[in-house]
Amino acid sequence: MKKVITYGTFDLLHQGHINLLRRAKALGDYLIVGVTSDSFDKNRGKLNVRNNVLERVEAVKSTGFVDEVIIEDYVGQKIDDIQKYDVDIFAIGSDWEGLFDYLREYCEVVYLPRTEGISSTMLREETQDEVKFGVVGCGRVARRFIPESSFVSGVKVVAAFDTDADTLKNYVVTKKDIKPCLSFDALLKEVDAVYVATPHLSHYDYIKQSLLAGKHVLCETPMVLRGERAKELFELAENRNVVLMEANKTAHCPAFNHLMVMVKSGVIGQVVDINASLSKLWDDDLTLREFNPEQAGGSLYELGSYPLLPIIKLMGVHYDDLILFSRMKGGVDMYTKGLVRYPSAVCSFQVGLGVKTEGNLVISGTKGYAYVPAPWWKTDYFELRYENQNENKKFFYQWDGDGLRYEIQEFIRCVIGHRFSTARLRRRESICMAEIMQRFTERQNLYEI
Ligand code: C2G
Repeated sequence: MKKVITYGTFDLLHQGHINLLRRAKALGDYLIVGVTSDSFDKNRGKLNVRNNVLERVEAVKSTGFVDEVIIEDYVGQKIDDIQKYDVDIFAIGSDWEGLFDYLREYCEVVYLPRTEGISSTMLREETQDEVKFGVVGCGRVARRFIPESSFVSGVKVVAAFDTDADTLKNYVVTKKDIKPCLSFDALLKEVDAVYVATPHLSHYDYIKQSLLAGKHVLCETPMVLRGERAKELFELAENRNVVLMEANKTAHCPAFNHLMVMVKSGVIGQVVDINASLSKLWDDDLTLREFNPEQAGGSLYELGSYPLLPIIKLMGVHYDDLILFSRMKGGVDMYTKGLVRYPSAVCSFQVGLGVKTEGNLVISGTKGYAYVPAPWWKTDYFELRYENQNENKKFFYQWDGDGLRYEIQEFIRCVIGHRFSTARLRRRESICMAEIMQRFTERQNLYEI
């Protein structure tokens, strides 16, 4: 019996895939198809896949050409599979010509003619309405938004607004497709969604205006600094049938998500302690917004959403007690340490604009601990460590570019799927973060050091 193997994502199964599978089957007697897992696709930069792995497996099976489906989950698996399944022929479309010649050591390699004029990318573009984005606040953060959004299908930045005319001019100078708007109202008329990247204190008004105009909103962290404001805005978004999401990039990072679901599944036992730390020293330029109390500067507002994320995601929003210790200078906290007590766990976090900390994340459990080295908020690697070191495991991932593409992709998925909330960052979790910012503003349980 001649065994043939081929691989692919097979998203939105189309005639090109069907032809390929027919031709592959005709090369032998038994066809095995390796369908990529969702996480493997994400890791190889395929962020826009529409069907999940189960749907894609079903579609491949339904062609009737396939004798066995396996899941492709790691680089190098093809060599393992060819040996494991005693494969005679590896077949793949001609768009991969030459790239799999290294498999000739193990079996025959055949590049089959690709069907012209059709692809999953094309179908995704055809079937997806383009979400037109307007950027408000054209500073440092917003500069990353345009290149990052180009990796997500269905997104087009069409307009921008900034209260400072020069900043706006510089932002659009090389981007002729982006219309500079003279007012925020003018921007709202051009777009379906707004990306808010302005100083913290202006978020609330921009979000509210956008939601009232029926626009979806992706807002930089911290979304707002008061719990009731976060609640109000999420309610308003739901009433207006639009998506409001806080742009916490770590929450959408594939490696961080994998770590969260593994810990929730009990791989380190019951979680008893989490410590997350993040610091970012600026050259003593106290004129920066980050140091300005009038603009809600300071470490907790600026950086707090990141270390609070693993704590709130794993332990929940109902803590018993929160104590904050801050080193203040010029009206802002240059450093804040927080202790969060839960019924069966105690967590801590450190944020510093004027104090450098070891920026790692450690999640301690009854069976082992998870260790994510700095910069853990751009997670691309973590370890699970146990008493018996033989059980230790290391996990490696890719972190592409500035990492905003993951949150933009999830935002678009929510917009297209009419979902108000994402499991990656629940609305109640964003509200809880805003409540913690509020406790800091109100100096509740806060001690100066
Ligand atoms: N294909 C084709 N004609 C098209 C489109 C795709 O023949 N018009 C082929 C591809 O060449 C590939 C298969 O259909 O052999 C699956 O295509 P994709 O789903 O795009 O998967 P791909 O990213 O090519 O994954 O490591 C290799 C990958 O697993 C192949």
